[in-house]
Amino acid sequence: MARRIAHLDMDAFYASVELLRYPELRGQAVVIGGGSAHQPRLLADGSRQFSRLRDYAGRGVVTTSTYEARALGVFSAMGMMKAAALAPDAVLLPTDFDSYRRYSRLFKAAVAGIAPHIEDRGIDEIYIDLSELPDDTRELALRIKAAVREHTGLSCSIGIAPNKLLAKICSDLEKPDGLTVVSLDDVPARIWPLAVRKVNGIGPKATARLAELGIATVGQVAAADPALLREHFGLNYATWLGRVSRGLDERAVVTSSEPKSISRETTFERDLHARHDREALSEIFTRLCMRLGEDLARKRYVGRTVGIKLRYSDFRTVTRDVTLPAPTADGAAIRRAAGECLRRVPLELKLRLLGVRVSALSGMDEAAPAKTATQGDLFSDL
Ligand code: TTP
Ligand code: MG
Ligand code: MG
Repeated sequence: MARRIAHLDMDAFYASVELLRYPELRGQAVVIGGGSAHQPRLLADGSRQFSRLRDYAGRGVVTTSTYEARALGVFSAMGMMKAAALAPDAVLLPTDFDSYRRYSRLFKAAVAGIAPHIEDRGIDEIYIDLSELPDDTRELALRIKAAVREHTGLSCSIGIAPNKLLAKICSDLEKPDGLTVVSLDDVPARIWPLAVRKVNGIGPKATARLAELGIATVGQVAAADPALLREHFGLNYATWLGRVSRGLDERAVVTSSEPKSISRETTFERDLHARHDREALSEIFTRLCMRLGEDLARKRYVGRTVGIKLRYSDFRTVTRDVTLPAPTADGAAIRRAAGECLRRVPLELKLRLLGVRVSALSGMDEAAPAKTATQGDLFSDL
């Protein structure tokens, strides 16, 4: 079953929060990033006097800017003096992180009221797993956008796709106030024309190296000879490039309230004896492990530690666990490990309950290979 993953990113976030406070600046080029010296001054007639970018002197950089300022060429991370040359009349405001953090909490709470399966990706963006919700995709996205606006007065852009990679790319395609839904079938038409740097995980270094190979777009990555990519980027990153250029990504949406373990247990209708009820017990045990494997796969976890819990007819409970060389979500592997545990407990008394638990969890296909240690320093900023 295809997943439905949304990526939500607030529009011109810090700047938009400032405009809530200074609505008279709406529609103007506004740049955030000055120090407290650039705090607006309240005049005797009740109006405010704002600093202009041309008044700025120093070595600061632009934190963010309104879309009107972006139209003049002023973007995040640009030196303020350079920005002043492009947009001398733009209003300059100091940053106020307390406010941004407050609005960050507000928009996340608004989304959680509709779709609670959220991965926090920083101050102004989140992933949301919509797969388990019954609603129509666009309707759901519009409700989320309306809730964010109602609770914060701010607009956001949402991308919805079968995975995080595509959702993140899509939330940026129709900014501001965007809503973009793509399926894997749309990848050639919507994703392949994009510049490679639009892919989260292809950084400046990889972009430059790809350019040397004559590769500028995602489609050109998809069409490139895999051997050529391997030669220039190594097996890990080349394999990852091949997959993402086709829009493939299996990473789970990881909520902050991560489960420590996932388990299943069953209380028997009548107490069972390990030897006399061997067959019945073995069947129940195997079914528990297979179901647990399915649970893990559905929630997209793998675990390294497999444990069992037994409750005897006298209500005493014992547990045993074993740690595997590699994490698994495979029912048969869980069954083998749990069987090992079972051999280490006394089985004279009858049993009333049997449970199996997998812990030391990690997400299936955790992160892009660029983030793993094997990639080395060469691609540290990829
Ligand atoms: P972004 O989401 O990258 O940018 P944005 O919200 O300002 O604009 P967009 O509509 O394109 O999403 O970043 C969120 C906030 O993080 C941004 O408002 C300010 C801050 N930020 C920095 O401090 N430095 C940076 O280089 C960037 C890119 C953002
Ligand atoms: Mg943003
Ligand atoms: Mg952002």
